[in-house]
Amino acid sequence: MPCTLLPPAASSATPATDPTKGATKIDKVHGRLSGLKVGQVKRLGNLYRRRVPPAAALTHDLARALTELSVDIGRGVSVLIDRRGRVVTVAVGDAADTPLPPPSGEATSRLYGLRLAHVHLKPTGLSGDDLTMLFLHRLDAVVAIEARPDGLPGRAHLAQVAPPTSQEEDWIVDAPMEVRELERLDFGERLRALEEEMARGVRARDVSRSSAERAVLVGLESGEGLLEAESRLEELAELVRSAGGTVAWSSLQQRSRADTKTLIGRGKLNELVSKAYHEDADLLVFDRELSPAQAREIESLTRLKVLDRTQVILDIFAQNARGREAQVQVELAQLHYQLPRLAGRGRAMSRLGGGIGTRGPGETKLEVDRRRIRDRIAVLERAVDEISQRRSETRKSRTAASTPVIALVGYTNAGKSTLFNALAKSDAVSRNKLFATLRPTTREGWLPGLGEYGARVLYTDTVGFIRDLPEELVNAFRATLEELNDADLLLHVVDAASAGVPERVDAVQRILDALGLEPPRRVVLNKADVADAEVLAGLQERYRAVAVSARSGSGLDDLKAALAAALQGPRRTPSGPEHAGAFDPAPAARSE
Ligand SMILES: Nc1nc2c(ncn2[C@@H]2O[C@H](COP(=O)(O)OP(=O)(O)OP(=O)(O)O)[C@@H](O)[C@H]2O)c(=O)[nH]1
Ligand SMILES: [Mg+2]
Repeated sequence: MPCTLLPPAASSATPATDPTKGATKIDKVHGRLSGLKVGQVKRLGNLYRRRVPPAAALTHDLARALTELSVDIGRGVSVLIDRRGRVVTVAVGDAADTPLPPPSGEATSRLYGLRLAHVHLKPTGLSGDDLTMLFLHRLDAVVAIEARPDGLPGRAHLAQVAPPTSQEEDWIVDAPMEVRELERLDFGERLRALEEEMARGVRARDVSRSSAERAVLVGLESGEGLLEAESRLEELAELVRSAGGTVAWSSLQQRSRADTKTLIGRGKLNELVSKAYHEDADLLVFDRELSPAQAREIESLTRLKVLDRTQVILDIFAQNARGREAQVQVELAQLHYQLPRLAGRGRAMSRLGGGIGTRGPGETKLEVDRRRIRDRIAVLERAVDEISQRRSETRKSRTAASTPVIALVGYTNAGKSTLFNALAKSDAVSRNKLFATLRPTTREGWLPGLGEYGARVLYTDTVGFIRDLPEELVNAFRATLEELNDADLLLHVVDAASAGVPERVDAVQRILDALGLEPPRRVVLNKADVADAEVLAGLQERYRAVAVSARSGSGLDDLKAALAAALQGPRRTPSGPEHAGAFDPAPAARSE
């Protein structure tokens, strides 16, 4: 537990040091000091010499010194006391004027090791601010002492954080008591009991849970419609699971406008901190890209690790990157994302020391030093150039061979790799995880309907897409994806069993357009074995597409026949009837 923490220098006010007493710079009085007399500030500074027996929450003596000073200066006075009973911070004003030392240790499972005692000049109990501060900073306790007009202490109000196992409450407030009673209270024992209960909760969860990070998800609906926002949030949950995390809680906030500073507003953030505490989560994941300033603000207000959707996607890519090419591309994307976000950020990140959002490809940790990042980006960019050069050479030799190339593209988890395996008799990785494939793989296959006797074709399996694909990734993977320009056909694989098929189809079309890919595109509806028959029929009509099940193999012969027709069609008569063949995407689908 911290016991020699210095208050942050930035929030300090007039020094009231006494060099003869060997006072150090911790003897600064913080808060609203303007207009106070030198003697008053000095007496405030003298509070640093006070001691409280470790087992007591507060002594009558110290309480009286606080109330006398408060009445004298007409403002509240607060002190922070550590576990050894020493006064480590003195401040003038409300609880919120008391600077707290930087947090240390895990945010959710332990107390801070500091208690706050402060004076209310009016006979009021603990304020909302007092309690929020208690909870957000995991203070050992917060004590408010009423000051009587004669300067003597009146009643005391004490509150402590509720153990996480109490699902309802964030704090427990004792009935008001006299300061003498407070002094007699075995505070040390109460603290021990509370910390034990907190630790027990954590241990119990450790046993029942894997090492997966537990996340609270935050979606925002601001005009796009509830269904759309819900489906995005579900997708975010899928992303978090693919990154190896567990979703502890999901919340959808409806706001007409996003809050510029915190996206969802302070009140909502506090609610989520409470949720995270009770659900034993230490991670907040936002379904939006957060600006560097927003991420910093939210992190400092919640003391939780804060990630946005892009970081989760980048993390999955980092975990799945196999082979030098993919690793270089992913690391480059991560560093580009990170660079503008470095300043002042990442306290919670480094404190929690790992997990989603901190991993680089190949189990390395991400760099956190700006200059080293710049150097590294330069190195990686050179590597990407070399890679794309090598790729274009291989491509040339392949084009010379003039074997038709069919590239499978589509939304992540649509079943591209499974279909690729079925068509090319290959064994590419197919998993029920997002972004299982990062490196394009090419294999030979045979199309019986092509030409007079059937012919060889090459199939390419590619990285999956997702709506709002992070720009950093599009750029990093540009070289890989540009290769798709050499394909004779882009086979757009669609998961017909998923929700929101048209939105996903559009998202993929948009990315293909943005990459300037020219080869003709054809849609194939996959997972016909699990898709709703009526929905499937509608989609077949809409996209004029063949339906298959890559898993069971049904429909594959039709698909091959259609592929052969498509490959032959446009070559002979680019605008002929074959071009609008069996599964040409309906114009309506493209123009949406
Ligand atoms: N029921 C059913 N499941 C399928 C079918 N095709 C693929 N899947 C499953 O869908 C999941 C994703 O398949 P993949 O082939 O890895 O998908 P992908 O499009 O390559 O995904 P990424 O590489 O992550 O973009 C796996 O669990 C597959 O077993 C199908 O026709 N029917
Ligand atoms: Mg795949």
